[in-house]
Amino acid sequence: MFAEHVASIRVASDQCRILAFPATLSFAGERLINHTIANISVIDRDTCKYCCYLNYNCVSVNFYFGENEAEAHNCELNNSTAKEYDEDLVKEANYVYYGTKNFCAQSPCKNSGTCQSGFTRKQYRCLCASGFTGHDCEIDIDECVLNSHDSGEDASCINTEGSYNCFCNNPGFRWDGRECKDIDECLSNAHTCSKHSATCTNTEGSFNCSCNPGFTGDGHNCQDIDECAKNIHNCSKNNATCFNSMGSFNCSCNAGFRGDGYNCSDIDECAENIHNCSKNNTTCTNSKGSFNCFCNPGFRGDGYNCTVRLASIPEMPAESCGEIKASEQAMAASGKYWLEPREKNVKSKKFLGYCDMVSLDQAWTLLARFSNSDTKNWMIDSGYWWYDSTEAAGDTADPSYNADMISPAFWLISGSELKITRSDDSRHTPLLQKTANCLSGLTFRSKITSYGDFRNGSVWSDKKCLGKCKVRYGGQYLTTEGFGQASCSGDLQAADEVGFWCDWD
Ligand SMILES: [Ca+2]
Ligand SMILES: [Ca+2]
Ligand SMILES: [Ca+2]
Ligand SMILES: [Ca+2]
Repeated sequence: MFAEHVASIRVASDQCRILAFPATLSFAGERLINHTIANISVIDRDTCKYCCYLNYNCVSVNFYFGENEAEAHNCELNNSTAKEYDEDLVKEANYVYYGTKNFCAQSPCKNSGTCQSGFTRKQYRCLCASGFTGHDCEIDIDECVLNSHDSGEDASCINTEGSYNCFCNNPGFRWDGRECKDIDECLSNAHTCSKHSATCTNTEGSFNCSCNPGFTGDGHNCQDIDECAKNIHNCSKNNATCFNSMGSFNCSCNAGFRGDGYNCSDIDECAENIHNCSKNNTTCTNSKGSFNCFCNPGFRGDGYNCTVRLASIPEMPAESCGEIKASEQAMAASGKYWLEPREKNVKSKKFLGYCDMVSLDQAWTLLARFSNSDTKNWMIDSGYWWYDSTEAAGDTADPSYNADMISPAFWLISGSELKITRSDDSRHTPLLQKTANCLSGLTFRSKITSYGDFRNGSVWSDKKCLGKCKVRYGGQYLTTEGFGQASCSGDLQAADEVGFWCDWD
């Protein structure tokens, strides 16, 4: 089957190997190191060469014949020859190196194909790496054309040099080497959902985008919902303000309220003493969302500053008791007040007078006190004509002072009505009360003097009154001297009238 130098086995056309060990390539006393691929024990050197022939990667051998040509010999099979690796051929006394012509020396096989020397007409054959074919493995196998791929129905085959790739037909899938697998676009950030305001949900073959709570849109474009403008917030309905924010909204309690914005309760500024009402003379009243400051009864101001009581000091006189009543309403208390008439042509004069606030809708300026014991002060004519006087007679300041008196108001205060009471009547029930505006807004004094200079009698009329007012009598008028006319009716005037400058005999 094989000669001393040639060995061949005929199996198939390219399986037939021809390997020769020519004497020119053999060297006694030498050994090729670093290229041994097998180490076997043989009986002689021919067997060693034969073993090389059978090992298709073997192209040279090192035969150890030993010192005494012992029975068993070591045989080293090498995959290279001394021709390529001269430096690896070393002196070894008991070795013989046998080389062949290595047709693989120039590495003729392409694409990582394995070269085996001694085969085919070209004297070598190539064992191609997968994906390549041709004698020298120079041809790429088009697996797609040959239909030797395994891309299956869902993927397309694309040929590559030395292999092929499978590409899934559906863009939502990716070839994992064996089959098309769904791409998790959410996980791999390959989705097109709105970056900050949507949530990505993976699906088989695709993905879904949905806007996050507080946003509206198609999931790819999401806009903030203005919950405040749309009135879909849950801020406290009346007591908080809604502020829109990205994806949400904020509630904050309005001024005067306290809470988390969803529930706001009124702050009781009065109870917590965080109001700014005046420290004195004021009363704080809590209200929803705020508080009110009211001046205490009798004090004037806006509630934050309540100054002294109107007409309680000379520097702050009232024009009339009515003015005080109008100011203090139901809180007005009867008592002494500083009054300052404002009649024209009369030098203004302040005086302390008594105001009767008992009536619900009116305040009386006490003009005169009258009693049966009066002998001096009631309309006295002693050359000191009373209507000229601007000085009070009696005690103008204190009506509890049980003496008769006439207040300067009697002739200085303007008003629509007048009232005369008795000094011993603590309820100040009017003896005489004018019931219509017969003074026409004038003071009593100017009304009287409007008829002329009566002091000197120049305009005195005969048997008549120049003027009169409708009156009503009350209280103790029947037992009060000077009020007897209330029960009689004369020629000049009716019982329910008082007249000015009347002449009768
Ligand atoms: Ca290919
Ligand atoms: Ca998917
Ligand atoms: Ca919002
Ligand atoms: Ca409040």
